[in-house]
Amino acid sequence: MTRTAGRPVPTTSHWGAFGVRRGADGSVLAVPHPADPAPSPLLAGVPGAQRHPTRIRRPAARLGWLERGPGPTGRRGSEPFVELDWDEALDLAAAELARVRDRHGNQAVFGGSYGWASAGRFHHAQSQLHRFLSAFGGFTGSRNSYSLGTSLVLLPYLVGDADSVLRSATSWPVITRHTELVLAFGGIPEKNVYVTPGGVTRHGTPGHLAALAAAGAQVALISPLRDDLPDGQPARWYPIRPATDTALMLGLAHTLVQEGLYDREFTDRYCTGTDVLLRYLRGEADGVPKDARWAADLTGLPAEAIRDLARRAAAHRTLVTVTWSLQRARHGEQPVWAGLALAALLGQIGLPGGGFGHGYGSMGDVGDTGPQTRLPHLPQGRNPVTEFIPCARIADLLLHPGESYDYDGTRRTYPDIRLVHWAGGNPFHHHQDLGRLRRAFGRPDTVLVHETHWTATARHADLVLPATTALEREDIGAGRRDTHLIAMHRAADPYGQARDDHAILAGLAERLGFGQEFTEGRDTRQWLEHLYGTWARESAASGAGEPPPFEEFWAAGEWELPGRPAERTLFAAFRADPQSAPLATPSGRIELASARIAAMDLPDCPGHPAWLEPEEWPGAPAAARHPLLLIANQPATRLHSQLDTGALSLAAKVAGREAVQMHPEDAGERSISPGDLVRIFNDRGACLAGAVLTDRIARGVVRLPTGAWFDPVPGHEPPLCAHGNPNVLTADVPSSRLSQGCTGQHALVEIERWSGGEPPPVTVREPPRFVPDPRPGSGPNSGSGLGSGAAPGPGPEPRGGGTPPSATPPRHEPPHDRESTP
Ligand SMILES: Nc1nc2c(c(=O)[nH]1)N[C@H]1C(S)=C(S)[C@@H](COP(=O)(O)OP(=O)(O)OC[C@H]3O[C@@H](n4cnc5c(=O)[nH]c(N)nc54)[C@H](O)[C@@H]3O)O[C@H]1N2
Ligand SMILES: Nc1nc2c(c(=O)[nH]1)N[C@H]1C(S)=C(S)[C@@H](COP(=O)(O)OP(=O)(O)OC[C@H]3O[C@@H](n4cnc5c(=O)[nH]c(N)nc54)[C@H](O)[C@@H]3O)O[C@H]1N2
Ligand SMILES: [Mo]
Repeated sequence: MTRTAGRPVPTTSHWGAFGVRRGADGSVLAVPHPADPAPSPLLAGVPGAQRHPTRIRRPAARLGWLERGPGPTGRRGSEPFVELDWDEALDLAAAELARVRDRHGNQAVFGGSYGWASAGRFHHAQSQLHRFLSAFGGFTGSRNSYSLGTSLVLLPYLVGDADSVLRSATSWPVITRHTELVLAFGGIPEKNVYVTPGGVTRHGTPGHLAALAAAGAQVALISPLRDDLPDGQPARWYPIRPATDTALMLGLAHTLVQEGLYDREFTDRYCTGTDVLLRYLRGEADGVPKDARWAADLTGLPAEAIRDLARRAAAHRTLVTVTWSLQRARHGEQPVWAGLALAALLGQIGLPGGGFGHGYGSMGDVGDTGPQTRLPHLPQGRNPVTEFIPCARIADLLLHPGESYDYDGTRRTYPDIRLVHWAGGNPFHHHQDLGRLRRAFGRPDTVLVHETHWTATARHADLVLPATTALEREDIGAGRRDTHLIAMHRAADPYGQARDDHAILAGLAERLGFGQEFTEGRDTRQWLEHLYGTWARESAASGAGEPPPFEEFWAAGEWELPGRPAERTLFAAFRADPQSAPLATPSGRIELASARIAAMDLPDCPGHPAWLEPEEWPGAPAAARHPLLLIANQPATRLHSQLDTGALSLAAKVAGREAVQMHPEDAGERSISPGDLVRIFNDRGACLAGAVLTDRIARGVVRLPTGAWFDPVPGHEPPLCAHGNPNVLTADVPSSRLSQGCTGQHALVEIERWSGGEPPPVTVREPPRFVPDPRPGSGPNSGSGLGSGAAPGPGPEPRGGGTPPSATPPRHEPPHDRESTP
């Protein structure tokens, strides 16, 4: 590779493009990209995570799976591993894939593999896996995301498609020039805007936030957390009771209507269903007017403050924006729909700086001015299996084969999954109610995981295949609105025996007889040249610019994409001419009420925005026993579970655990002092955390961000996590029967000072336990353990035969049934 001496090695990541300097000892240092005005603080987490003892150095199999073959078992996550050599590991994996396919059909393989993995257009783990599994004959997949599972289903009913709102959001410079008042539901948290899927070279949003402050725009920070808006922004903090935003929006809407401040001309011309909404606001059917006083009771905000905010909104150029977190909750459709309705009543949709936004402060590319460029992409083939789940239904899928459920106006049935193949995601990070997920992961015959690190998911697998990190391979990377395409050079040697996901899958494909179809005979560099070349030709043909030849691009380390920054105003064309630019809804207009949703007759998603009491909110009966509302939001110190072993994340731990923020008065009532080790609990589980007291959080609310590696203390059911993972506490329930989205943002909990004596240690920063290969005739090469070495194996599996997996073992279990029998 050609590289100017001294120049850092170019690469990119979900937290931005950066350069890598390499120490003589193989260590890495992440240095900001010179063009980046606001590099991510997460760069500080890269070195420690890259070379951490939890890296997986060799393929490994769970002892019980190796000894007794595939089958449901309650032991995933609690048994030691046996290290294997690559040939054997790939032989075993290929044989098991073939067995499941031949005996149960391709739909018995779950390959949804949700997760963020790493940046890079070629090595993107999920794309590689989908390409592989499609060529294998297909797989049960998953749809949507944990990020936006509710809005992606809802928005098409309201405005015709989700993309317009999410990808064509009004650009930041338009906002900083025109907006006078921002109603920021969920705030605009700066911590989140450094992240953009696939990468970003110039982080724009921190600068836009500074410009917004400089322009003097007023922000109504509607959030239980004061930190959801940078200090320095002219703002008033409305410390709303969590989960009640819909009530506030309805109360604001009612005030607009009652005081004659709503824009009837706008709703007449651009909306349908206004009458349905107004009848609901007036309480015509349920006898409850949704006025400011009603909203005050639910939200904990003064009625006069609500009326005043409505009047200010009507008097100014006002942007109503809703963070994605609000739809990641029970009835998550409602705050999105009510927020859109509020913006419609204000009549400013389609005007510069007014109207509706979704996700400012959720992701770095929302409102970014970067050109939306086509990027090189790996063809994933066609999956002949049509089975899929909405991604957050993973535990239901594994626990309830054959059961049916509602989704997006259809009725679907869960297929019977026998093999789970995951690459580039961490369900034991991202899913809710991890105790239940553990039971669900006990159901399949085999769990196959590619991972870079010994994450909780790797520890719950049967066969673990070590993957390289993005720094250890060559790739091409950029995000959706990036300004640069980055030539990701190899910046570090692969850890141990780690292989690229592509190489792992090529090895499996070869064993399964479709190696040529999968690789098309190309090595990695040839793939990069091929993907780049195809993209460059298409770019040139479409007039989008003439990328340089691959060698030139590669040697330069990057290419600045030619598209010019563009400013947009959401729904401007529709506003200008609703006849010639109608929305793709049945009415062609914004649907403030949807006849299609109403016709589904769903108890948890009616045909218009409505206040629906969630099972877990501060006013719920369940709050009698668990009175604190936990916010499990995105972490400031890492990307989900990634970089949790890096310096930035570790420095923020308290009492050796994840920090939980709580109000001093809530702490005082519980005799909790700053720095105390605490136990957070409800009926689903418990975790330890270190207390941080702050009055920048609403009373009755506690915050424990996601991403501390799940560290279940053996012998605890429901689980006790020693490290502070909030998903032991969250409920595995869908947003609604319309969208089946993730609801991980909220849960009711109680907290007490830890009083159980010597607390269980955090163990996840070490690799799991390894034992020597117990099989007759196996060489001494196994069990060379990084961990505590040869420990006695556990007793026999509860069920299962003695047949090795490579020999198509019979299935000894009764068919999957209820979730009580993992
Ligand atoms: N309670 C609660 N839970 C939530 C949320 C919430 O708000 N509250 N938010 C949800 C949201 S929005 C999201 S997007 C999800 C995120 O959930 P995930 O995307 O599953 O989280 P990550 O930690 O990014 O997991 C990516 C995994 O891929 C691995 N990896 C990285 N690079 C590679 C590679 O090249 N190859 C392979 N094989 N593996 C690789 C990493 O080690 C890591 O374990 O979490 C969700 N969970
Ligand atoms: N540093 C960092 N940045 C990230 C990520 C990360 O892991 N780390 N993940 C990225 C991903 S994948 C995604 S999808 C986005 C997610 O973007 P979001 O889902 O918007 O992010 P969150 O931080 O979960 O939530 C935003 C804020 O909503 C507030 N909130 C929670 N509940 C309520 C409520 O009931 N009412 C009101 N008014 N406010 C509430 C919380 O205080 C929280 O800080 O973030 C992205 N950015
Ligand atoms: Mo996300």
